[in-house]
Amino acid sequence: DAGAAISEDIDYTITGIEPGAGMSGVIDDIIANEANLQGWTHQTSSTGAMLTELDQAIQNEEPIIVSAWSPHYMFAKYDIKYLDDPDELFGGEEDVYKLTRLGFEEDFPIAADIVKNFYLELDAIEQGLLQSQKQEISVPEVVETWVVENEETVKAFTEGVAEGNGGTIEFVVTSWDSELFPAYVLKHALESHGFTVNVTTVDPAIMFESIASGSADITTAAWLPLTHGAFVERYEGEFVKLGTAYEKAKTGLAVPTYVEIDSISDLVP
Ligand code: PBE
Repeated sequence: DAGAAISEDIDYTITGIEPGAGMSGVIDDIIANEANLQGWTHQTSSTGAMLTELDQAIQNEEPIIVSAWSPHYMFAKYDIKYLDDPDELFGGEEDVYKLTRLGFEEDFPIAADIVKNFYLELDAIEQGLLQSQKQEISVPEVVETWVVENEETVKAFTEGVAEGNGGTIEFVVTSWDSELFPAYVLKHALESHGFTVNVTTVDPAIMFESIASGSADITTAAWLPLTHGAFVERYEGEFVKLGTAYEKAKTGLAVPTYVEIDSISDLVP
């Protein structure tokens, strides 16, 4: 059957991304625990390398299974589909949370109000990422124009909040575009209201560790419940959750649409 043929064709290999990504840990767990993926290889490297391999496979019309997530431009640029995940191995829908270190609200009450108000629609992020890809400009540069064109949205984050009293905020975020877009929008809102914001891009493990230790103040990039669930468990009680930065995110496995399987359960060992 198609599932067996494709599994063999791709040499029982999932083309993954950075080993430190939350979803890379999820995939390792799935391979370790699911009978139909027994003995499979999870080839990690980088997001850029995964996209290059996906691009080449599509040019040659070869089968490939990649680590995929939304929001990302890959679904707009390529004819690819998520494999169904009937057992919710990837946790179903994910929400992306804002976290602060303990004591941040007490030290920065005004900035904390702005962080609490901050929320973006998934659609806005998707448009931004697509624009970055099409025009070949970085996500922080896309944000520079976006905040001008969406002044009302940005203003709402600081509405009714007292003017900031200065102060420098250490903002940690992972380096995926889906996270840089919201982070730079919030940085802009905070800076327009009297704060200085240093954005540092780090791996998920360092993002959680630095918030928990207090060396960083805030992040907007915690994917829950599953993708970063292991970090939340590890640092429970050592951070404060301030609501979601955006919702309806997703992770999973994807294939080009010409690959004739529909579900993770079609794969065989
Ligand atoms: N991602 C994108 C990240 C978070 C944002 C799903 C690739 C991960 O840690 O897996």
